[in-house]
Amino acid sequence: MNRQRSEQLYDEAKELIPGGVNSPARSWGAVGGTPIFFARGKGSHVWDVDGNEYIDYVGSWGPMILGHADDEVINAVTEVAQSGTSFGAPTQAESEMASLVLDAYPSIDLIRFVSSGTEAGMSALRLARAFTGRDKIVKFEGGYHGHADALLVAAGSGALAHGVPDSAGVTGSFAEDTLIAQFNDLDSIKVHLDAYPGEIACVIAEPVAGNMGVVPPDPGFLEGLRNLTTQAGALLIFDEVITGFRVALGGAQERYGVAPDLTCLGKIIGGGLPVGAYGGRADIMNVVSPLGPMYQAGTLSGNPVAMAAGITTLRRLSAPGFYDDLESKAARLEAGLTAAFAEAETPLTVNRVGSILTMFFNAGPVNGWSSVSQSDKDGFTRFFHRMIDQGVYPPPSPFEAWFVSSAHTDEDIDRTIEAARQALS
Ligand code: KE4
Repeated sequence: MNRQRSEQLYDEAKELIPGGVNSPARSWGAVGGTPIFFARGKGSHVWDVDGNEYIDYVGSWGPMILGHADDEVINAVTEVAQSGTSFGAPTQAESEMASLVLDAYPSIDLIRFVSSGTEAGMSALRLARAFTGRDKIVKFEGGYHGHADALLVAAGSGALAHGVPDSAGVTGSFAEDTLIAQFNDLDSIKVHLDAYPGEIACVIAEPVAGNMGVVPPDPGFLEGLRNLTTQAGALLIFDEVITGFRVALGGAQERYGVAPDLTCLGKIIGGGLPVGAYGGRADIMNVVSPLGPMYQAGTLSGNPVAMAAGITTLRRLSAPGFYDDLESKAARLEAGLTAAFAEAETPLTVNRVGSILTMFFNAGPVNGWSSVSQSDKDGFTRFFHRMIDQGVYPPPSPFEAWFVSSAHTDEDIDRTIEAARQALS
Protein backbone atom coordinates (compact mmCIF):
# COMPACT_ATOMS: atom_id res chain seq x y z
CA MET A 1 0.00 0.00 0.00
CA ASN A 2 1.56 3.31 -1.12
CA ARG A 3 1.54 5.92 1.65
CA GLN A 4 4.24 8.25 0.33
CA ARG A 5 2.15 11.40 0.66
CA SER A 6 1.50 10.66 4.33
CA GLU A 7 5.24 10.22 4.79
CA GLN A 8 5.96 13.56 3.09
CA LEU A 9 3.33 15.37 5.14
CA TYR A 10 4.61 13.72 8.31
CA ASP A 11 8.16 14.94 7.61
CA GLU A 12 6.81 18.46 7.06
CA ALA A 13 4.65 18.33 10.18
CA LYS A 14 7.54 17.21 12.36
CA GLU A 15 9.31 20.48 11.48
CA LEU A 16 6.34 22.47 12.77
CA ILE A 17 4.52 20.47 15.48
CA PRO A 18 6.03 18.34 18.31
CA GLY A 19 6.22 14.82 16.91
CA GLY A 20 4.24 16.04 13.89
CA VAL A 21 0.95 15.52 15.71
CA ASN A 22 -1.44 17.55 17.82
CA SER A 23 -2.08 14.62 20.10
CA PRO A 24 0.39 11.83 20.96
CA ALA A 25 -2.38 9.23 20.61
CA ARG A 26 -2.16 9.80 16.82
CA SER A 27 1.59 9.40 16.59
CA TRP A 28 1.64 5.60 16.16
CA GLY A 29 4.25 5.64 18.90
CA ALA A 30 2.85 2.39 20.29
CA VAL A 31 2.99 0.55 16.95
CA GLY A 32 5.75 2.26 15.01
CA GLY A 33 5.64 3.50 11.44
CA THR A 34 4.27 6.67 9.89
CA PRO A 35 0.87 7.91 11.03
CA ILE A 36 -1.62 8.06 8.19
CA PHE A 37 -2.74 11.53 7.14
CA PHE A 38 -6.43 11.48 6.23
CA ALA A 39 -8.05 13.46 3.45
CA ARG A 40 -11.72 12.64 3.99
CA GLY A 41 -14.26 10.32 5.54
CA LYS A 42 -17.80 9.23 4.73
CA GLY A 43 -19.83 6.83 6.85
CA SER A 44 -17.63 4.04 8.20
CA HIS A 45 -14.83 4.67 5.69
CA VAL A 46 -11.88 7.06 5.58
CA TRP A 47 -9.47 7.87 2.76
CA ASP A 48 -5.85 8.88 3.26
CA VAL A 49 -3.92 11.51 1.31
CA ASP A 50 -2.61 8.77 -0.98
CA GLY A 51 -6.14 7.74 -1.89
CA ASN A 52 -6.12 4.51 0.14
CA GLU A 53 -9.49 3.54 1.64
CA TYR A 54 -9.99 2.06 5.12
CA ILE A 55 -12.81 0.74 7.25
CA ASP A 56 -12.47 3.03 10.27
CA TYR A 57 -12.65 1.67 13.84
CA VAL A 58 -11.16 4.76 15.50
CA GLY A 59 -14.03 7.11 14.60
CA SER A 60 -12.01 10.06 15.92
CA TRP A 61 -11.64 8.09 19.22
CA GLY A 62 -15.39 7.87 19.75
CA PRO A 63 -17.31 10.95 18.53
CA MET A 64 -18.29 9.55 15.12
CA ILE A 65 -21.04 7.21 16.32
CA LEU A 66 -23.06 8.10 13.19
CA GLY A 67 -20.01 7.71 10.94
CA HIS A 68 -18.12 10.44 9.11
CA ALA A 69 -19.72 13.40 7.29
CA ASP A 70 -23.24 12.42 8.27
CA ASP A 71 -25.52 14.42 5.94
CA GLU A 72 -27.81 15.72 8.71
CA VAL A 73 -24.90 16.79 10.92
CA ILE A 74 -23.06 18.51 8.06
CA ASN A 75 -26.22 20.31 6.97
CA ALA A 76 -26.92 21.50 10.52
CA VAL A 77 -23.35 22.74 11.00
CA THR A 78 -23.29 24.44 7.59
CA GLU A 79 -26.62 26.15 8.18
CA VAL A 80 -25.81 27.42 11.69
CA ALA A 81 -22.37 28.66 10.65
CA GLN A 82 -24.02 31.02 8.15
CA SER A 83 -25.41 32.97 11.14
CA GLY A 84 -22.05 33.29 12.85
CA THR A 85 -19.72 30.83 14.52
CA SER A 86 -19.25 32.24 18.02
CA PHE A 87 -20.60 35.07 20.16
CA GLY A 88 -19.15 34.50 23.60
CA ALA A 89 -22.70 35.07 24.79
CA PRO A 90 -25.63 32.74 25.53
CA THR A 91 -27.52 31.14 22.67
CA GLN A 92 -30.71 29.07 22.75
CA ALA A 93 -28.88 26.05 21.34
CA GLU A 94 -26.99 25.58 24.61
CA SER A 95 -30.26 25.13 26.52
CA GLU A 96 -31.56 22.81 23.80
CA MET A 97 -28.45 20.67 24.11
CA ALA A 98 -28.60 20.75 27.91
CA SER A 99 -32.19 19.51 27.83
CA LEU A 100 -31.24 16.59 25.59
CA VAL A 101 -28.51 15.56 28.02
CA LEU A 102 -30.59 16.03 31.19
CA ASP A 103 -33.43 13.97 29.67
CA ALA A 104 -31.02 11.05 29.20
CA TYR A 105 -29.13 11.43 32.52
CA PRO A 106 -31.47 11.59 35.56
CA SER A 107 -28.40 12.03 37.83
CA ILE A 108 -27.66 15.39 36.17
CA ASP A 109 -29.70 18.34 37.47
CA LEU A 110 -27.45 21.04 35.97
CA ILE A 111 -24.76 20.83 33.28
CA ARG A 112 -21.92 23.09 32.14
CA PHE A 113 -20.52 22.77 28.62
CA VAL A 114 -16.80 23.13 27.97
CA SER A 115 -14.63 22.38 24.91
CA SER A 116 -13.00 19.05 25.70
CA GLY A 117 -13.14 16.00 27.89
CA THR A 118 -10.01 17.26 29.63
CA GLU A 119 -11.78 20.44 30.65
CA ALA A 120 -14.71 18.37 31.86
CA GLY A 121 -12.52 16.14 34.04
CA MET A 122 -10.42 19.01 35.35
CA SER A 123 -13.51 21.05 36.24
CA ALA A 124 -15.32 18.13 37.88
CA LEU A 125 -12.26 17.51 40.04
CA ARG A 126 -12.01 21.16 41.09
CA LEU A 127 -15.74 21.14 41.84
CA ALA A 128 -15.47 18.02 44.00
CA ARG A 129 -12.70 19.67 46.01
CA ALA A 130 -14.67 22.93 46.26
CA PHE A 131 -17.87 21.16 47.35
CA THR A 132 -16.28 18.84 49.91
CA GLY A 133 -13.47 21.10 51.07
CA ARG A 134 -11.20 18.08 50.77
CA ASP A 135 -7.93 17.83 48.80
CA LYS A 136 -7.24 14.20 47.92
CA ILE A 137 -8.68 12.35 44.93
CA VAL A 138 -8.64 8.70 43.89
CA LYS A 139 -8.26 7.50 40.31
CA PHE A 140 -7.50 4.09 38.82
CA GLU A 141 -4.23 2.91 37.36
CA GLY A 142 -4.69 2.97 33.58
CA GLY A 143 -7.58 5.39 33.86
CA TYR A 144 -7.40 8.41 31.60
CA HIS A 145 -9.43 11.56 32.20
CA GLY A 146 -7.63 14.05 29.98
CA HIS A 147 -4.35 15.79 30.62
CA ALA A 148 -5.06 17.96 33.68
CA ASP A 149 -2.04 17.78 36.02
CA ALA A 150 -3.81 16.05 38.90
CA LEU A 151 -5.03 13.32 36.56
CA LEU A 152 -1.77 12.59 34.75
CA VAL A 153 -0.77 10.13 37.45
CA ALA A 154 -0.77 6.45 36.46
CA ALA A 155 -2.73 7.61 33.41
CA GLY A 156 -3.89 5.45 30.53
CA SER A 157 -4.40 6.07 26.81
CA GLY A 158 -1.49 7.81 25.09
CA ALA A 159 0.29 8.41 28.42
CA LEU A 160 0.45 4.64 28.87
CA ALA A 161 1.30 3.92 25.24
CA HIS A 162 4.21 6.35 25.36
CA GLY A 163 5.52 5.15 28.71
CA VAL A 164 4.70 8.32 30.68
CA PRO A 165 1.74 7.36 32.90
CA ASP A 166 3.24 9.86 35.35
CA SER A 167 3.89 12.83 33.09
CA ALA A 168 6.94 15.05 33.38
CA GLY A 169 6.02 18.51 34.59
CA VAL A 170 3.40 17.32 37.07
CA THR A 171 4.73 18.57 40.38
CA GLY A 172 4.93 16.41 43.47
CA SER A 173 2.24 18.40 45.25
CA PHE A 174 -0.26 17.49 42.55
CA ALA A 175 0.76 13.86 42.50
CA GLU A 176 0.71 13.42 46.28
CA ASP A 177 -2.98 14.34 46.42
CA THR A 178 -3.78 11.83 43.67
CA LEU A 179 -4.17 8.34 45.13
CA ILE A 180 -4.13 5.31 42.83
CA ALA A 181 -6.45 2.31 43.05
CA GLN A 182 -6.99 -0.77 40.86
CA PHE A 183 -10.06 -1.09 38.65
CA ASN A 184 -12.39 -3.90 39.74
CA ASP A 185 -10.67 -4.05 43.14
CA LEU A 186 -12.86 -2.48 45.84
CA ASP A 187 -10.32 -3.25 48.56
CA SER A 188 -7.84 -0.95 46.79
CA ILE A 189 -10.35 1.86 47.24
CA LYS A 190 -11.18 0.98 50.86
CA VAL A 191 -7.49 1.17 51.77
CA HIS A 192 -7.38 4.85 50.76
CA LEU A 193 -10.74 5.77 52.27
CA ASP A 194 -9.68 4.16 55.57
CA ALA A 195 -6.22 5.75 55.50
CA TYR A 196 -7.51 9.25 54.82
CA PRO A 197 -10.86 9.61 56.61
CA GLY A 198 -12.48 12.96 55.78
CA GLU A 199 -9.72 13.87 53.29
CA ILE A 200 -10.84 12.34 50.01
CA ALA A 201 -12.92 14.65 47.81
CA CYS A 202 -13.84 12.11 45.14
CA VAL A 203 -13.20 8.92 43.30
CA ILE A 204 -13.11 9.44 39.52
CA ALA A 205 -13.72 6.39 37.37
CA GLU A 206 -14.36 5.45 33.80
CA PRO A 207 -17.35 3.20 34.65
CA VAL A 208 -16.24 0.99 31.78
CA ALA A 209 -12.49 1.39 31.46
CA GLY A 210 -11.62 2.42 27.91
CA ASN A 211 -8.10 3.80 28.19
CA MET A 212 -6.30 0.64 29.18
CA GLY A 213 -8.35 -1.00 26.49
CA VAL A 214 -11.99 -1.88 27.22
CA VAL A 215 -12.37 -3.45 30.67
CA PRO A 216 -15.95 -3.88 31.89
CA PRO A 217 -16.79 -3.42 35.58
CA ASP A 218 -17.10 -6.74 37.42
CA PRO A 219 -20.64 -7.39 38.73
CA GLY A 220 -21.07 -5.30 41.88
CA PHE A 221 -17.98 -3.14 41.35
CA LEU A 222 -19.81 0.08 40.47
CA GLU A 223 -22.39 -0.51 43.21
CA GLY A 224 -19.48 -1.02 45.61
CA LEU A 225 -17.88 2.24 44.48
CA ARG A 226 -21.16 4.02 45.02
CA ASN A 227 -21.60 2.65 48.55
CA LEU A 228 -17.99 3.22 49.63
CA THR A 229 -17.92 6.85 48.43
CA THR A 230 -21.30 7.64 49.98
CA GLN A 231 -20.19 6.20 53.32
CA ALA A 232 -16.95 8.20 53.18
CA GLY A 233 -18.61 11.50 52.23
CA ALA A 234 -16.60 11.50 48.99
CA LEU A 235 -18.18 12.26 45.61
CA LEU A 236 -18.36 9.60 42.90
CA ILE A 237 -17.45 11.01 39.48
CA PHE A 238 -18.20 8.92 36.40
CA ASP A 239 -16.02 9.96 33.52
CA GLU A 240 -18.38 9.02 30.67
CA VAL A 241 -16.46 10.85 27.95
CA ILE A 242 -16.22 7.51 26.09
CA THR A 243 -19.24 5.65 27.48
CA GLY A 244 -21.71 8.56 27.47
CA PHE A 245 -24.31 8.10 24.71
CA ARG A 246 -22.11 5.18 23.59
CA VAL A 247 -22.92 2.11 25.72
CA ALA A 248 -26.52 3.29 26.11
CA LEU A 249 -28.34 6.57 25.52
CA GLY A 250 -27.88 7.24 29.24
CA GLY A 251 -24.33 5.90 29.24
CA ALA A 252 -22.87 3.41 31.69
CA GLN A 253 -24.97 4.81 34.53
CA GLU A 254 -28.08 3.67 32.63
CA ARG A 255 -26.54 0.37 31.51
CA TYR A 256 -25.41 -0.59 35.02
CA GLY A 257 -27.99 1.30 37.05
CA VAL A 258 -25.53 3.21 39.26
CA ALA A 259 -25.90 6.99 39.64
CA PRO A 260 -22.76 9.07 40.26
CA ASP A 261 -22.73 12.51 41.91
CA LEU A 262 -21.01 14.12 38.90
CA THR A 263 -20.65 13.01 35.28
CA CYS A 264 -18.11 14.05 32.66
CA LEU A 265 -19.13 13.88 29.01
CA GLY A 266 -17.43 14.60 25.68
CA LYS A 267 -16.77 13.04 22.27
CA ILE A 268 -20.25 12.01 20.99
CA ILE A 269 -21.98 15.09 22.46
CA GLY A 270 -19.94 17.25 20.11
CA GLY A 271 -20.78 15.18 17.03
CA GLY A 272 -17.16 15.60 15.93
CA LEU A 273 -16.77 19.21 17.06
CA PRO A 274 -15.07 20.30 20.33
CA VAL A 275 -17.55 19.79 23.19
CA GLY A 276 -17.12 18.48 26.72
CA ALA A 277 -19.43 18.80 29.70
CA TYR A 278 -19.68 18.17 33.42
CA GLY A 279 -22.87 18.02 35.42
CA GLY A 280 -24.61 16.47 38.37
CA ARG A 281 -26.55 17.12 41.56
CA ALA A 282 -27.93 20.66 41.88
CA ASP A 283 -26.45 21.16 45.37
CA ILE A 284 -23.01 20.46 43.92
CA MET A 285 -23.43 22.39 40.65
CA ASN A 286 -24.66 25.43 42.61
CA VAL A 287 -21.06 25.84 43.75
CA VAL A 288 -20.02 26.65 40.15
CA SER A 289 -19.43 30.29 39.18
CA PRO A 290 -21.35 32.57 38.78
CA LEU A 291 -23.58 30.87 41.40
CA GLY A 292 -20.78 29.93 43.75
CA PRO A 293 -17.06 30.18 44.47
CA MET A 294 -15.70 27.48 42.13
CA TYR A 295 -14.45 29.22 39.00
CA GLN A 296 -14.45 27.72 35.50
CA ALA A 297 -14.85 29.53 32.17
CA GLY A 298 -14.23 29.17 28.42
CA THR A 299 -14.29 31.37 25.34
CA LEU A 300 -15.83 28.74 23.09
CA SER A 301 -17.86 26.83 25.67
CA GLY A 302 -21.28 25.99 24.22
CA ASN A 303 -20.18 27.17 20.78
CA PRO A 304 -23.26 27.37 18.52
CA VAL A 305 -21.71 25.39 15.65
CA ALA A 306 -20.55 22.65 18.00
CA MET A 307 -23.98 22.65 19.66
CA ALA A 308 -25.61 22.16 16.25
CA ALA A 309 -23.43 19.11 15.58
CA GLY A 310 -24.12 17.74 19.04
CA ILE A 311 -27.87 18.34 19.01
CA THR A 312 -28.26 16.75 15.58
CA THR A 313 -26.23 13.74 16.69
CA LEU A 314 -28.01 13.21 20.01
CA ARG A 315 -31.44 13.42 18.40
CA ARG A 316 -30.55 10.53 16.12
CA LEU A 317 -29.44 8.34 19.02
CA SER A 318 -32.89 8.17 20.55
CA ALA A 319 -34.31 6.51 17.43
CA PRO A 320 -35.95 3.16 18.31
CA GLY A 321 -33.49 0.28 17.98
CA PHE A 322 -30.43 2.47 17.48
CA TYR A 323 -28.41 0.79 20.25
CA ASP A 324 -29.73 -2.69 19.45
CA ASP A 325 -28.36 -2.27 15.93
CA LEU A 326 -24.96 -1.13 17.24
CA GLU A 327 -24.93 -4.03 19.69
CA SER A 328 -25.60 -6.66 17.03
CA LYS A 329 -22.95 -5.31 14.68
CA ALA A 330 -20.33 -5.20 17.40
CA ALA A 331 -21.32 -8.66 18.63
CA ARG A 332 -20.84 -10.04 15.14
CA LEU A 333 -17.42 -8.42 14.95
CA GLU A 334 -16.45 -9.84 18.34
CA ALA A 335 -17.58 -13.34 17.38
CA GLY A 336 -15.77 -13.19 14.04
CA LEU A 337 -12.51 -11.94 15.53
CA THR A 338 -12.68 -14.54 18.29
CA ALA A 339 -13.20 -17.31 15.72
CA ALA A 340 -10.35 -16.01 13.54
CA PHE A 341 -7.93 -16.06 16.45
CA ALA A 342 -9.10 -19.51 17.57
CA GLU A 343 -8.45 -20.85 14.05
CA ALA A 344 -4.97 -19.30 14.19
CA GLU A 345 -4.48 -20.73 17.69
CA THR A 346 -3.48 -17.24 18.83
CA PRO A 347 -4.42 -16.26 22.40
CA LEU A 348 -7.03 -13.51 22.32
CA THR A 349 -9.48 -11.95 24.73
CA VAL A 350 -12.05 -9.58 23.30
CA ASN A 351 -13.61 -7.31 25.92
CA ARG A 352 -16.74 -5.64 24.59
CA VAL A 353 -19.43 -3.40 26.02
CA GLY A 354 -22.00 -2.38 23.45
CA SER A 355 -20.19 -0.92 20.43
CA ILE A 356 -16.76 -0.50 22.03
CA LEU A 357 -14.31 -3.37 22.18
CA THR A 358 -10.62 -4.13 22.60
CA MET A 359 -8.71 -7.16 21.36
CA PHE A 360 -6.14 -8.19 23.96
CA PHE A 361 -3.42 -10.53 22.76
CA ASN A 362 -3.84 -12.37 25.99
CA ALA A 363 -5.47 -15.67 26.96
CA GLY A 364 -7.45 -13.74 29.57
CA PRO A 365 -9.42 -13.01 31.57
CA VAL A 366 -8.52 -9.31 31.25
CA ASN A 367 -10.22 -7.41 34.08
CA GLY A 368 -7.77 -4.77 35.24
CA TRP A 369 -4.40 -3.16 34.66
CA SER A 370 -2.38 -6.12 35.98
CA SER A 371 -3.90 -8.50 33.39
CA VAL A 372 -3.97 -5.85 30.63
CA SER A 373 -0.25 -5.31 31.11
CA GLN A 374 0.42 -9.02 30.41
CA SER A 375 -0.83 -8.66 26.84
CA ASP A 376 1.45 -9.29 23.86
CA LYS A 377 2.12 -5.79 22.52
CA ASP A 378 4.35 -7.05 19.70
CA GLY A 379 1.60 -9.39 18.57
CA PHE A 380 -0.80 -6.46 18.47
CA THR A 381 1.69 -4.37 16.50
CA ARG A 382 2.14 -7.04 13.81
CA PHE A 383 -1.62 -7.49 13.60
CA PHE A 384 -2.23 -3.73 13.42
CA HIS A 385 0.09 -3.19 10.44
CA ARG A 386 -1.32 -6.18 8.58
CA MET A 387 -4.83 -4.85 9.07
CA ILE A 388 -3.78 -1.41 7.84
CA ASP A 389 -2.29 -2.97 4.72
CA GLN A 390 -5.65 -4.65 4.07
CA GLY A 391 -7.61 -1.41 4.40
CA VAL A 392 -8.84 -1.75 7.99
CA TYR A 393 -7.95 1.04 10.45
CA PRO A 394 -7.85 -0.12 14.10
CA PRO A 395 -6.69 2.23 16.89
CA PRO A 396 -2.86 2.51 16.75
CA SER A 397 -2.44 1.24 20.31
CA PRO A 398 -3.23 -1.94 22.26
CA PHE A 399 -4.62 0.26 25.06
CA GLU A 400 -7.50 1.84 23.18
CA ALA A 401 -11.04 0.92 22.16
CA TRP A 402 -12.34 0.02 18.74
CA PHE A 403 -15.52 1.98 17.95
CA VAL A 404 -18.36 0.58 15.83
CA SER A 405 -20.70 3.18 14.34
CA SER A 406 -24.24 2.99 12.98
CA ALA A 407 -22.65 3.48 9.54
CA HIS A 408 -20.70 0.21 9.68
CA THR A 409 -22.30 -2.32 7.35
CA ASP A 410 -22.45 -6.12 7.47
CA GLU A 411 -20.01 -6.06 4.58
CA ASP A 412 -17.59 -3.93 6.64
CA ILE A 413 -17.81 -6.41 9.49
CA ASP A 414 -17.30 -9.42 7.22
CA ARG A 415 -14.34 -7.76 5.46
CA THR A 416 -12.78 -6.93 8.83
CA ILE A 417 -13.09 -10.51 10.02
CA GLU A 418 -11.55 -11.83 6.78
CA ALA A 419 -8.73 -9.28 7.08
CA ALA A 420 -8.08 -10.53 10.62
CA ARG A 421 -7.87 -14.13 9.32
CA GLN A 422 -5.34 -13.00 6.69
CA ALA A 423 -3.42 -10.91 9.24
CA LEU A 424 -3.00 -14.01 11.42
CA SER A 425 -2.08 -16.44 8.66
P1 KE4 B 1 -10.28 15.13 25.36
O1 KE4 B 1 -9.61 16.23 26.18
O2 KE4 B 1 -9.29 14.35 24.52
O3 KE4 B 1 -11.49 15.62 24.60
O4 KE4 B 1 -10.90 14.09 26.42
C1 KE4 B 1 -10.07 13.53 27.41
C2 KE4 B 1 -10.67 12.22 27.87
C3 KE4 B 1 -11.33 12.19 29.08
N1 KE4 B 1 -11.91 11.05 29.54
C4 KE4 B 1 -11.85 9.90 28.82
C5 KE4 B 1 -12.49 8.67 29.37
C6 KE4 B 1 -11.18 9.88 27.56
O5 KE4 B 1 -11.11 8.72 26.86
C7 KE4 B 1 -10.59 11.06 27.08
C8 KE4 B 1 -9.82 11.10 25.77
N2 KE4 B 1 -9.68 9.86 25.08
C9 KE4 B 1 -8.52 9.74 24.24
C10 KE4 B 1 -8.43 8.34 23.61
N3 KE4 B 1 -8.83 7.29 24.48
C11 KE4 B 1 -8.52 10.81 23.19
C12 KE4 B 1 -7.50 10.62 22.10
C13 KE4 B 1 -6.40 11.63 22.22
O6 KE4 B 1 -5.95 11.91 23.36
O7 KE4 B 1 -5.98 12.12 21.15
